[in-house]
Parts: sequence; structure tokens; C-alpha cells
Amino acid sequence: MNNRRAFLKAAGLAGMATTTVRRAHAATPGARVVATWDFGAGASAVAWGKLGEGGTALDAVEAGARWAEADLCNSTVGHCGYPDRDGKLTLDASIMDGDLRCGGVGALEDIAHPVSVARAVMEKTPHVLLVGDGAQEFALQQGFVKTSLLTPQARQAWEDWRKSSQEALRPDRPHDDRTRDGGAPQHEAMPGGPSRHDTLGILALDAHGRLAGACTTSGMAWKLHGRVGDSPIIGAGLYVDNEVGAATASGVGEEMLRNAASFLVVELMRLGHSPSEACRLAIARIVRRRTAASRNEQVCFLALNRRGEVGAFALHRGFVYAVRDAQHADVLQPARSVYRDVVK
Ligand code: SD4
Repeated sequence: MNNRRAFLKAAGLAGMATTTVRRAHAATPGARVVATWDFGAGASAVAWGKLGEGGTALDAVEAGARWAEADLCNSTVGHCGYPDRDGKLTLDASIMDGDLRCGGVGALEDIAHPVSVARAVMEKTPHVLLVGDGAQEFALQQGFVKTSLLTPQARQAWEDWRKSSQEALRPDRPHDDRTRDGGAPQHEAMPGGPSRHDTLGILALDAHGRLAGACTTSGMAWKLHGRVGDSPIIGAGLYVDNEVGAATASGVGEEMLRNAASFLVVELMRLGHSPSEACRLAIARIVRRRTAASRNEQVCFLALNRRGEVGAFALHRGFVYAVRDAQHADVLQPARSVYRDVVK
């Protein structure tokens, strides 16, 4: 927490936060922003500021996601992300409005703000998802600029990984899964754990009762080239419906994809479950159906319903999320985890 405060201060967010909280307090009764992981605090501060300026929930989540994409301390989202197995940095992102308008980009290279390209897909095309070269071509046509994003640190990490991981270079091994050693789960090191990769998922409810969400990531480090995760896939990494609520996910995207997981969380809320219970039930289903994989993978859900209630659950310990509203300027919550409750 102290580190994060220091970081926010260094990033110039602490002062801005105080001003924007005061402004936003008046402009946003009933509004709330939530975001995954500790860096979600920075993203929510920016999103909250956008709401304070009179921006919509959609504007707010895009602004928060852009902040995370530009964050030079984060090796899991945007500019400083770690590359794939071939050393290429490919980015995934989506954005969704509570009226079901949505857009996504997958495996996008050399464009700094995939979330804004996703918004352009939503607003300027009849489609929902563009991938790879086509997504980049579209971005360039829309005025986005081609930039080399791989940082020297990310390249060095990739080179170190290649040296230490000959086994992982087998074509059927998309990432180093040496944590599957039969030992106790180590959430720091496991696929989906905080030190491996974290996606920014951000959800907002504005003062007019509109919901929106965004999700942005560089995906799993050392993934196979061409792999697309859950984050740009509507229903997997993100789902938002003004009639019910919104959900987003972080962790091993393959589990979110096979379970249409964010859609599942929203549908569980539609059935009357609270956000917290909906996240817990979705995780419990993954543990039940994918018990062996669940042992050493992290999966995390965060949900916000149309009344502004928030809930989160993770497979394993370690998932935290940020909450921002008129009462709370700087709150990081640890999510409860279910693996040990389900697998005795
Ligand atoms: C993916 N879900 O590409 C993303 C990665 C992630 O926490 O969330 N990490 O699978």
C-alpha cells in the first residue's frame, strides 16, 4: 500500500486524485470505478477524473485503460509488456458499453493504445473484433501511429527466458509451466499469478446509471505467436450489460475462453446473485470442471452490478482490486479465493 501511494505520488496521481475526487464527488453521485490488481488504483484514479469532468462510463474506462497501457512500470499491459515466444509484443484489448456496443483487437503489434483501437472498431466499423495485420492496418487508417513498443527490459527478459528454457521452445509448449511440479501452488509464479502477467480489467458505473468496461493486456508472456487470450473476446475477458452489471477477468485466458467466463458472471448476476456470489460460483465451476489445471493456474473475476455493488473472487490467493467512488479515494481490496474450499 505504501509503495503504491509512493508510486501514485511519483506518477503525479496523488495530487490529481485529491482535486478530481472533489470535482467528481459533485459530478458523480452513485458512480463507481473498479479495476483489477494494484495498478488498478492508478487506472481508476484516471477513470474517476474522467467521470468528474462529465465523461461517460465508456470515456472513463478508456481513459483508465490508456493510463495502464502507457505505464512504464507494468510488464503485463501495453507498452512495457513482455513479448511472445518469438520476441514479438502482441497486444489484446476490448471495450464494451452497457448498451451492448463493443469492440476488440487481438494480437495487435506496434500500436500503443489497443483499447482506443478497440473503441474505434466499435464506433467506426460494423464489426466487433479485428486481429493481427488487419487490426494494425485499420489502426493506421484511423490515425494511430506505428511505434516499436518492446522495451530493452522486456527484450532482455525474453532473452533470459530463452536461454533458461530450451524445453519451453518445443512447439507444443506455449509457456513455461514448470510450476506443475506436484508441489503446493505458488501464486506468485503460477500462470496467471501476479509476477507472470496481470491484465487490467476496469469497470465503471456513471452518475446516469450507465455501465462500461475495458480490458487490456500483453497476454501471457512467452505465448505462441498468434495466440489470442480472453481479453479481447467479448464474453470471455469482459462483458457489460446495463440491465444487470459488468464483469471482467484476469489470469489464464484459456480458462475464461472455454467458460465464456465474464458472460457467465453477468448471467449469474441476472439470476439474482450478488457480484461476489456470481464471481465465486463462476470460479467454483472452473475448479469443478478443470480441477487438475486449477491447481497451478490463477483465474480472477471482478464484477460490478447496476446498483454499484462490487464483488470479486479468485482461484488462488493474491488477487487484489481497486475501488474508487465518492466515498473512497484510494481503496485496494484483497479478493477471496476458493480453491482450498472446493478441493479438500
Ligand atoms: C491472457 N488473461 O491473455 C490474460 C492474461 C492475464 O493476468 O490476465 N493475466 O490470458
